[in-house]
Amino acid sequence: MSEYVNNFESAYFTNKKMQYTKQFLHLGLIFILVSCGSKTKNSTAEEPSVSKPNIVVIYADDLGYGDVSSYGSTELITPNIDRIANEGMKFTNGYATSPTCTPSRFSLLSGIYPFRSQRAKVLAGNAPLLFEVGKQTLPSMLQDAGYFTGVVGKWHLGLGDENMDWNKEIKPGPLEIGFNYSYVMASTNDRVPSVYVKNHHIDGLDPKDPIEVSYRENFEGEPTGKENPELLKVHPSHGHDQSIHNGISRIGYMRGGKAALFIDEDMNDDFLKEAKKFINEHKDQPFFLFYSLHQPHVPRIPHPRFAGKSGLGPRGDVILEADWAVGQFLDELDRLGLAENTIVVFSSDNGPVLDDGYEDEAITKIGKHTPLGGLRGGKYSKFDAGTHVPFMVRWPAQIKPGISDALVCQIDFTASFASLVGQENLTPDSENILDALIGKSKVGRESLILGSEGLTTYRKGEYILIPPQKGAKRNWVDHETGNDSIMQLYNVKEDRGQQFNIAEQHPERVRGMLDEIEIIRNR
Ligand SMILES: [Ca+2]
Repeated sequence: MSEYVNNFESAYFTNKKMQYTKQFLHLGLIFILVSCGSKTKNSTAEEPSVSKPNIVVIYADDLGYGDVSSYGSTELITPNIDRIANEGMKFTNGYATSPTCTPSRFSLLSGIYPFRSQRAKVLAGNAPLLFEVGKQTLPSMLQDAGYFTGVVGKWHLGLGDENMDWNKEIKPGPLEIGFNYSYVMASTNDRVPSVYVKNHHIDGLDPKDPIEVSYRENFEGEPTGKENPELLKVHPSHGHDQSIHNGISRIGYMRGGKAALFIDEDMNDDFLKEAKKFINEHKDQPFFLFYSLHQPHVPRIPHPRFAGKSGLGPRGDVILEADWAVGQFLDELDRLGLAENTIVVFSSDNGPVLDDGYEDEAITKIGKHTPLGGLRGGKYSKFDAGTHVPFMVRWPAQIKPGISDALVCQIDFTASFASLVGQENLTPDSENILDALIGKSKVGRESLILGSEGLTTYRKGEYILIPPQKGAKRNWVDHETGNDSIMQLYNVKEDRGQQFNIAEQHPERVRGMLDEIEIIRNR
């Protein structure tokens, strides 16, 4: 290196422009050759190899099995998400672990079933970080393998400690569990604070206008959706009637921090810009990006260029907006020459819901669109539509396009990718199903526990068992909860819509499955 610098300086000071240029190019070539030659096996790969492809997980929020045209939607066409399915493996039995955001995200990143954590349930906007710092996670495992790791978009896994001051350093957070870079929504788009957090600080916060956040009481003089509906451009249908920002009332109270507040209409562009920036800045080393979309979660506020485009109201519009962003992101991988050796996973954190707290025409404009895709239930439900989601994996260098019925789950990314990059999986519930994920095997998991918050179902092969559970049969979003006083068993291969409870005909199978749940829970 020093020789290169000396020669460079001598060339610069003594030669004419042409000579300098030639010598510079020549020395530059030598420099490149020397630096490549000096790379050891353990220097991990500044150049991605087939054993260390880039990995991107694009994660939609509340997108249903039937919301994607490659999964059967005819009313809503998603050509860009379809590209991933058509150019890779499309899974027909792909699962999130839970029918709600936080626990599914927790499992994806931690390799831990949500029922093992008391706190793995839908978190308040000011909840502390959900993860135990120091334990292996998907990003920390990849970091150990030499990857540069980043998260962009929705987080909803808690940040900081109890009673954190949002104006100061926000930690622990993504950077403490294995991400090198983080640009995330502080909570959810329907919960305060309505800001982005970049690494350890709120992005764009003016110290002269500090932000205050409370989930207990309003700040004096601040309007709310409940008391000031005249200030709203979208009205709440249940909950979501507290602090108002950008004409939308949310869950929780906040005051100040005006310069840092996000604009819902721009959120898709903000996250896309960050995701593209991330892959541009780290294209020369293996990277992992968790690109976590906020659509079609409420409030559904598309950019004006997508408003009205679907004919299905804002829910359809924001799905088209998300699909566009996916296309822009894939195009950027192409432009950078990265597509061939980048694994792109696309999935959703739970199933669909129409009215999830705002009067946004999701029900009135649904028309013939069927977000459930023939499955039963929906978001928050024990029935299959709660967790059975679009799930696709593209890796042009290794995956031959196809369709797989293998049982696969997002919780398995840690063990599967660990096996790919030569790391040991240290998480308790993640299974190595790499061969299924890349289409080399038609066999995935044998079984899977689904649910959280005391809500448990068990899928084994083609059967789903829903043990008896107290509680209402329908919930506040008018979905079937799956609660029943009797045992439910369905063969979802023959009965996708879970219409025929066959528990009574299969007592031994039921007993065996109940025993297995206990074994897994006590493992
Ligand atoms: Ca969700």
